[in-house]
This record gives sequence, structure tokens and C-alpha cells, in this order.
Amino acid sequence: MQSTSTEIRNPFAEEVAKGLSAKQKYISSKYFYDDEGSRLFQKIMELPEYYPTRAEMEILTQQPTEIAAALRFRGSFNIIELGAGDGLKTKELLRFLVQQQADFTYIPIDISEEAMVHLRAGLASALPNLKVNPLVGDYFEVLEKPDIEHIPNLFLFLGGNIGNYEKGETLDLLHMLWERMNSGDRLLTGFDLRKNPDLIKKAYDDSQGVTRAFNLNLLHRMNRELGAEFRPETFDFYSYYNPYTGEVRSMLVSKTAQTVYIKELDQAFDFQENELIRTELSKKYTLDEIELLARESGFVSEQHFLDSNRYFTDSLWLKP
Ligand code: AVI
Repeated sequence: MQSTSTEIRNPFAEEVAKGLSAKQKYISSKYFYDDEGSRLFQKIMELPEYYPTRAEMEILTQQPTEIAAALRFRGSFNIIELGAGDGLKTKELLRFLVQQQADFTYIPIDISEEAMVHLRAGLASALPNLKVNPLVGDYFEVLEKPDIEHIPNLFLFLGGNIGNYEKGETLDLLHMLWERMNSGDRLLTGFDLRKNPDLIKKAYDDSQGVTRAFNLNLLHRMNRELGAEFRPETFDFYSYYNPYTGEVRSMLVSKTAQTVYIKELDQAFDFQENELIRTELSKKYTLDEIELLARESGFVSEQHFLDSNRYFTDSLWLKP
């Protein structure tokens, strides 16, 4: 039995209502990252099977000279990082630029105020000469403010987060970014590359079950925040990699036919045995696809910086 809701209070509740009422149920992977989910993601990044973080770290620590040279900015500039988080990987690039006495301001943007306070404090002790101006909020709302416009900007969108968007969303996001950039600004984006399918499959279904817990945390989060009555032990985690499309798709599977009540929505949702809840897309790219994406969104693809295994690229695009 599914009743209809009247008053929906928060965006998470609203999206859950929509996603669990859809013909093919889904919950956006952006809701993975509450405190518990962020803690689990930190653990994922340390897993032996999860290669992307180490690969990108290698790029930023081993190739700062090449990256800095490719920017070709004269005089002062900004480095604006979208979703900076703990800024750990970026720190190596920043360290190099500070040593080179480049004249720049680092502007990390993140939705989490706590993360930005932490990042500022960490950078103040590690790189005391670095100019830092953290901004808290949604990237695009924060970027509406005109005070970052007058000097060239390098935008950073690292970590392979772009792979978590569906194709249409990816184009929308790049378009919004393009609109906020000036001619001559550059964008450095992290893309996970296609590689041996087995390696990719294992990275998204690790032997310690951390990725499983990361996905099941969505059910715990609905219980905590929306007064839902999910019994997470009645759901499985499943993920697969399709090497033809480059897509890793993750989902939860209801082990039994069941009805789950969500108090915040005052609504009950039916699940059939083996019914799926789609959770995440993690898209793997070829270099050709990246170059096509640049063209489709009005950028010029200038250079790819790959790690020694060719697992990952930070690709530099110019807004002409
Ligand atoms: C945040 N994002 C780039 C990660 C990825 O690899 O797609 C999220 C993740 N999902 C499972 N493991 C890691």
C-alpha cells in the first residue's frame, strides 16, 4: 500500500519520495556523504583495491612542474577548487606553486563549513605563505558572486567526481561552469580511465565490504534522518562494470518482498523480492571521450596528465 504525502520538509525527503516512487527505484549517490558516509568514503580511499585516489595523488605530486607550465598564466591568478574536502591531493600542487613564488590565491569551495575550517587551519601550518580564501556553499551559488572575476582562474574539479553524473547532468554541470568562467580561464578535471575490467570491478566491490557498507548507509541515513523503518540486513549490495560503456553501476537489492514506512513522508513503499534501488554511476572514460566532452561543452582540451599506470587523468581544458 502506498499512501501519498502532503508536507515534505527537506530536499533529502523530497528526493527519497520521488526516487522510491519511480518505476525503477533510485536514490542519488550525492546522499552517500553524511558524516558516516564521509567516514566510509575515507576508508574506501585507503583500500588496496581502490586505485583512483592513489593514481591522482601520483599525478599531482609527480607532475606539478608540467601542470604549472601548462597554465601559462602571467601575473596573479586564482585556483578555485570545487568540492575541496580535505584538500590533501591539491596541497602538493599548491606547495609546488608556493615554492615557485607564483602569485595566486587558493579559493577552496565546499558545502561543509567544518571541512573548510579544517582545511584553512591545516594549510596555515603546512603552507604559511599561501593566500587562502575558503568559500562555504553550493559551488554554483558561491560562484555567482563577481569578486573572483578580474584575474585568470584555474578551476579544479578533482577526484573523479565528474564520473558520478549521468551524461545529461555532466553536460549541464560543465555548461554552468563554462558560464561562470572567463575567456582564458582553465579547468583541470579528474577522470578515471578505462582499464582492465576486473580491476575496476574490484575497486567497486571490495573484499572488506566497505563499499557495501557505504551503499547500505543510505538506508541507515533514511532511518536516522527521515524516521524510516528500513532493516538494512534485508538488503544486499550489488555492483557491476560494463566495459563496453565504461559504467560501474551500484545498487541495493531487496532480499524479500516487504513494505517500509517512512515517517517523515508518512508514506509506505513496497519492495518486491529482488527489486533494485539504483544508487551510483561511476563512469570510466577514454581519452577520446574526454576530448569529445570538452568540445561538446565549449572547451578546448589542452593536455592530459596521466599517472604511470595510465589509470587516471587530470585533464586541462581552456575556455576559449
Ligand atoms: C566520489 N567518487 C569519485 C567515487 C567514485 O569512485 O566514483 C565514489 C565511490 N563510490 C564507490 N567507491 C567510491
